[in-house]
Amino acid sequence: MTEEEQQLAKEASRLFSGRVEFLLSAPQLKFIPDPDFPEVAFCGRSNVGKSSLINALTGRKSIARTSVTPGRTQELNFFEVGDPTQFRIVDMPGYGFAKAPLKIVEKWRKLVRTFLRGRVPLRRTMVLIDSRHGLKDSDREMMTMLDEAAVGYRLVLTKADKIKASELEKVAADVLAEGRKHQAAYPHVHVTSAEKGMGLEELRAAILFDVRQ
Ligand SMILES: Nc1nc2c(ncn2[C@@H]2O[C@H](COP(=O)(O)OP(=O)(O)OP(=O)(O)O)[C@@H](O)[C@H]2O)c(=O)[nH]1
Ligand SMILES: [Mg+2]
Repeated sequence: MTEEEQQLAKEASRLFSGRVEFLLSAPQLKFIPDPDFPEVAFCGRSNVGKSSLINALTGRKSIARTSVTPGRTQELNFFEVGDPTQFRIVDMPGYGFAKAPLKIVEKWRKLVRTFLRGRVPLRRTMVLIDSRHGLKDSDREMMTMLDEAAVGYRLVLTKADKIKASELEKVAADVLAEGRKHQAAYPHVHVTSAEKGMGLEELRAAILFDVRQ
């Protein structure tokens, strides 16, 4: 790490362990907050670990609601970080497989896509991918949508504690290779485990870097 990167990592760890507050939960776009601060959004298939990763990054056990039942997060949930507020984190409903009626899944899908496409203060989207499964067609569809909308995103592997190191290396390489073909994807893969704390320090620094862009 360069001295600048070390400084950023230090600041990020201080910010994420400081004030983090739930702001509001928006079931429809008309309820989202005014675009007052830079934002980073977390998206990914149902059950990939979006809410768990937000909890782990902020060191809170349950600031974002998690569940063993896929389809738990049903709204856009906004969290504020910093005192005074520096940026917001948005936890989103999952796409792809969800144990919810098709009509409701379609409603979330529309909510997520419309938000990501049109949100002015959005600095970066984190596209979460389950280490055990790698990229699925629903991820590819999301990535293509983000490419078309010119919304920059980072590829983040989750649940890295669930597979062997050799398999992890392979899935990370595959995701990186495919990510390189997407113009709005940052050419790097973050490997994380909310459970074991893996990759969190690096991701916190990356997020702080993004919101300062
Ligand atoms: N082993 C392990 N399990 C994890 C990790 N992250 C999440 N999980 C588990 O995966 C399940 C889903 O996690 P959530 O954080 O609720 O997933 P989500 O993406 O927010 O799900 P939706 O809101 O339903 O789209 C929970 O049972 C978590 O405990 C991880 O890093 N390691
Ligand atoms: Mg969730």
